[in-house]
Amino acid sequence: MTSTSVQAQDAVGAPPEQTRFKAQVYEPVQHDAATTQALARFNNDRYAMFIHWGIYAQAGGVIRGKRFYGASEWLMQRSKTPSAEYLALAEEFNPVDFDAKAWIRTIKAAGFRYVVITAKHHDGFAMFKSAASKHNIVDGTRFGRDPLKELAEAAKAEGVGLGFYYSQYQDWTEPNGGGNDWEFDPKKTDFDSYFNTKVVPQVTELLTNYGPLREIWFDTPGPMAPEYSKRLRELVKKLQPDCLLNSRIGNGLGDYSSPSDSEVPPASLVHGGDWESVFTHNRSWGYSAFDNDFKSTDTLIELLATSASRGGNFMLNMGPDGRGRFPEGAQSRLLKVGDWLKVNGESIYGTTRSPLPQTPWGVATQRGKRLYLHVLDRPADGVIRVPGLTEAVTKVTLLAGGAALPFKQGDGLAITLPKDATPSDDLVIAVDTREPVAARRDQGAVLSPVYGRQPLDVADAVLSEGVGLEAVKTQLSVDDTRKYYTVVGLDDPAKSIAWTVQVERPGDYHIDLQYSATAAQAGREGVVEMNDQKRAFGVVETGKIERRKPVFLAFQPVGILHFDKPGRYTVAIRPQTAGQELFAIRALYLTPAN
Ligand code: H79
Repeated sequence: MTSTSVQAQDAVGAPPEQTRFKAQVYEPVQHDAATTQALARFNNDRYAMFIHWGIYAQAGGVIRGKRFYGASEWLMQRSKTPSAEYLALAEEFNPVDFDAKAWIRTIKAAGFRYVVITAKHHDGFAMFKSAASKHNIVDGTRFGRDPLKELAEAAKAEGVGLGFYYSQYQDWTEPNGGGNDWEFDPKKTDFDSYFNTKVVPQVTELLTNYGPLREIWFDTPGPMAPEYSKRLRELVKKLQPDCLLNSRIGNGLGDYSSPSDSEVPPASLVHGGDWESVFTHNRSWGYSAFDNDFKSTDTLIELLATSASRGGNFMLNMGPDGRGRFPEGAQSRLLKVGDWLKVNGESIYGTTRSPLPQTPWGVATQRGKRLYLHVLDRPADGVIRVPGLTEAVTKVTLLAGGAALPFKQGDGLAITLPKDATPSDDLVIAVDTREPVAARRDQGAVLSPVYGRQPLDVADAVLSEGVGLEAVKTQLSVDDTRKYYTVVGLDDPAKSIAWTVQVERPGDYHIDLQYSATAAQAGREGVVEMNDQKRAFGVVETGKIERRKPVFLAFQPVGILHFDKPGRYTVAIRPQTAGQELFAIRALYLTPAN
């Protein structure tokens, strides 16, 4: 077998106190023939549905009358409920409204190309018939049916791909499984026995009884030794050579990368490779009875288009309730994304990543000699600019309806938007060129006063010698761990972080810095520089970054930079004196200040 390693993996399962990690770079990897072919289809699909469904759906985030906000599938762990009490949920669980055909109809109408459903989450309860554990939906509930079987048949009939999520390390209702330290003594658990008597037989069942699978989505390998990841990999590939494995199989043995939960990797870290971002529609993966915070249709389209523009898949999760129904707040929005895809799907499915640098109006995808511009943010003057686009443009059309749009090509491309387009659409413009538009991603972010605040993320910065990029995991969202990026080593005036910006029109821009800083960093002084303009600032304390606490990020105004003519500029930050690291910066923002 050729090398299958996917780089340094995600922190899920790492010690809970760990907050900082080496930033992962996404790079192409060599695979065997079956995997290569499966990945080609994977990359063509781009949009997938993720479903978290288990007996936790019956509880909906509430146990013993207490609500748990955020991830409802973690209810047992968060409430430290003993196995026997938790498993009583199975006695109530009777999803009589479950209708596999209706699910697949919705999935198809919403534009998803494949669906991945939890076969077994961390609670250990299997949502399929299993001879390896009585804690399964067929033998352990009065429902008595195998929903995965019904779903596999319905998916096959409609040509929708199928994959299973399987928690291979955490299993809270098994004394030898990982993760339950409130009931079992971790020193006495025999993981080898758990692995051999439950994981191996259940994964075998999943790969044998449900037809061809697109992927097995493993999660939280934790401290699992390499031999187990290796055995799992060999088992899956022996049974189905073209079933893909995500990187959370552990120990670098996946076929493709799973970024952190709720993360689309920064464009600058993607140098190719295969990956699939996962987000949940509201704030929980499993059904929550009191969470109706569903992302808007526009936000979902933006996440999908952004993932595609960086060459990856977007897998959106939703948690059906205890009766087997998709929450209405999710379903209606998903179907609207489906309507958008019916018209604009050409700009998503089968496309490759954007050749363009960061542009203020949105993102791009590409298919040979056609470039798709996803206009997520309308310019005030109605003109979409693509600086530096030198390939000869033959035609510019609105993907919806095909109307030709007026354009000018000189120092870049300028397209005039129709005045009557509805402001809330992700408008897609198709740009046809004589030659494929070549990659020019390093040209720097585009700044123009016709847009509002523009972020310059540290992940996209040029770091001087001695400064490194780090990923931070913290409760960026109050009830969920999220990842963002910051730098380390910015502790001396000789060191800096810098961004290249392409200024479209001269003007003034306000600078704001977004960062966190500890008490020891308070009072440190830095400077934002652009040519001979220097804007000094002092650092304020916001607190420590902790994995299990919300992080407070200051948003600090620094001053104004004046750009006197169009062109490329470098904006840099450096400390004024040697000493402590300046701060944990996340981004610099530039906002038109005229
Ligand atoms: O299956 C979904 C999550 O349950 C799973 N991955 C996605 C796809 C996942 N496993 N571990 N984690 C996510 C990270 C765990 C975060 C936690 Fe918490 C912080 C567990 C307890 C504190 C977030 C907040 C979840 C419960 C409370």
